[in-house]
Order: sequence, then structure tokens, then C-alpha cells
Amino acid sequence: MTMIALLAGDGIGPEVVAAARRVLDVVAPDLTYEEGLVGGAAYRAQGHPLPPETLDLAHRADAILFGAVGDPAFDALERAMRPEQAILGLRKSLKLFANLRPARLFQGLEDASALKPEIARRIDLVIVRELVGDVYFGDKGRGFTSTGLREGHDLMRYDEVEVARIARVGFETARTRQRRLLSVDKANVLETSQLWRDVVNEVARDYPDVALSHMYVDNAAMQLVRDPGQFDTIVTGNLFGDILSDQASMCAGSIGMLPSAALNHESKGLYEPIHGSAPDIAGQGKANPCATILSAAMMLRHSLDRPDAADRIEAAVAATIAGGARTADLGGNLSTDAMTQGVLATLET
Ligand code: GGG
Repeated sequence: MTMIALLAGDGIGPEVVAAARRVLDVVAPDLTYEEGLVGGAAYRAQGHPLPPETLDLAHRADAILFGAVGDPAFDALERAMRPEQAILGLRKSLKLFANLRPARLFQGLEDASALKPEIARRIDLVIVRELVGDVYFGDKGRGFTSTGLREGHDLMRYDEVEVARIARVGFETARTRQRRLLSVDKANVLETSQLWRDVVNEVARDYPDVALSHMYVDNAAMQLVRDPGQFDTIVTGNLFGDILSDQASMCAGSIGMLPSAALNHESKGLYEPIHGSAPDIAGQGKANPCATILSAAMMLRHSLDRPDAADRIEAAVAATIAGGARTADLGGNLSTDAMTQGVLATLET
């Protein structure tokens, strides 16, 4: 029996996870599910954003389908208790060091992209984001300078093993695509980036069939808007990957369209839309469920070895979008339910 942990979380998380579950029920009806509390919802009920029961469920499950965390009601809480700590804790505990974030323009979404249609049409890339290092996990603190000014710090740190293992995922991913890998860093300024570049170059010796290039992150951000068609596979650190993938999402139409897979060395993975909890539209039935539905497809492909079911979902989303279905983020007025119904109807034809 294959068991999926459903961690819906906060804001629009429960709405989009429920939509993905409906789609999974059609393409993989044998899957079983256990639900767990996470984020602000868990803090409200149990006083912690990642309770031990939820962590245990995540470790027992064959894969995790995650919604979103974040709740402005908890903005004033100390950092360790904030909803966002739940997703960071899950990534760390499950050693989910590799985050795949594909961004492509679905046919028909040219009008929703922030780019001119002829440029937008060329976007089809994967960002391989390192997920358990960088400033997210380095030493952090608040204090006072010697003159009494308030100060804060977050240490940016990587070691060579951490860089080498994500570089390998980058090269392996590039091998499944156009064999072009771009490593993004800030090696003209940052020591961590100089190490990153050295190690990526060393790992490249094992992948002579992949064309490796390097780019500074500021240039990569600019090039992503100027000509996203030049990118195939991008490997980068945690912070740069987070920022560049949000930027890529608007090039591809909406952050509501981008799925992600967080993977470790085993087949266990956590799958989530790249968007957050969107508290401004939570509970209104307006959220675009496509990113979570596409995350469920990634789960079927990467953790459950069901590529045919994954293909079916991706084709159904593509056909639904090509048929003109649009939620508010895409410039339309379909509800979450109507968009999901559209995908389900396409699956059944
Ligand atoms: N579904 C994505 C989500 O919940 N994002 C909230 C968040 O704080 N994510 C941190 C990160 O992706 O680094």
C-alpha cells in the first residue's frame, strides 16, 4: 500500500491540496492518504509549526504532498515558531537537498506572461535549487553593535560535499534535457560562490557530455527577463534559486502554475507548489490549483514510479489551459473548483 502524507498547511494550502487529491483519485485510485497539521494551522492546534506527529507522518509516508505555510497572524512570533519553519524543518529532517522547479509556458498563456509573447513562448527550463544550506540554515542572530545599533545576521555557508551533490543533480537533470547546465552564483563577490564555482567545475569532469557555463545571479535575473529561451537547466543555491524561480514563474504566466519536487538520495520526496499561502485570497475559492496538481504529477514520476499517470495529469492541465481555462491569477475568473473540474473533465475524455 502506498501512503501519501497530505500536509495542506495554511491559507490557500488546503484548497489546492484538496484539488490535487481529486485529480490523484482519478489517475491513481489505489493511493492511500494520511493528513497532518503543519505551519500556522499546527501552531494554532498544537503550539508548534511542525509537531512530532507530523514529522513522524512525513518519515513514514512514501511521499509528501504539501500545500503552503505562512500566516500573518503569527508575524510577531519568534522565528523558531513561525509557520515557515515547518517547511524548513521538513526539508532538513528528510535531507531533501535537491529542489526541482520546472518553468515552462503552457500553450495559450502568452497573454498572462510578464514578457512579450514571442519571448515568453521560449521559456522551458528547470531550476535545480539547493535546499538545505545557504543563509536559510547558517548561523543567525540579532544583537547590538558596539555603538548600540540593532543588528542581525544570517551566515551564508556551503561545504564542498553540499555543493557537489547538488551539482550532480544539476548535471543529471541536464542529461534528461538539452545537456546544457548553467550554474548561477555571485563569485565576483562571495566566498561561498567561489567555492561553489570551483566544485561545480570539478564535478563537470564526470559529465563531459553536458555543456557547463556560469553566470552571476544579477545577470541571470536580467537574462531571464530579456531572453529566457537561452536557459535549459540552472543549478544554484538556496536563496538565489528561491528568487529566480519566483521570477521565472511570472515569465511563464503565474506563480500559480509552477510545481516543485524536493528530493533526497532515496525516492522519498516532498512535492509542493512554489507559491505560498496567499492569505489575501484564502478561503475564497480563487486560488489556481494547477501548481499543486502539477506537483502531484511530479510526485507520481519521481517518488512513485508512475510516469504514465504523471503524463496524463500534465497533458490534462496543458489541454485545460489551452482550452482557455483561467483563474484570476491568469487574468480569468474561474474558481479553484471550476479549474479543477476542467482538468478532471479533460482527464476523463
Ligand atoms: N508552498 C511553498 C510555501 O509554502 N512557501 C512558504 C515558504 O516560506 N517557503 C520557504 C522557501 O521556499 O524557501
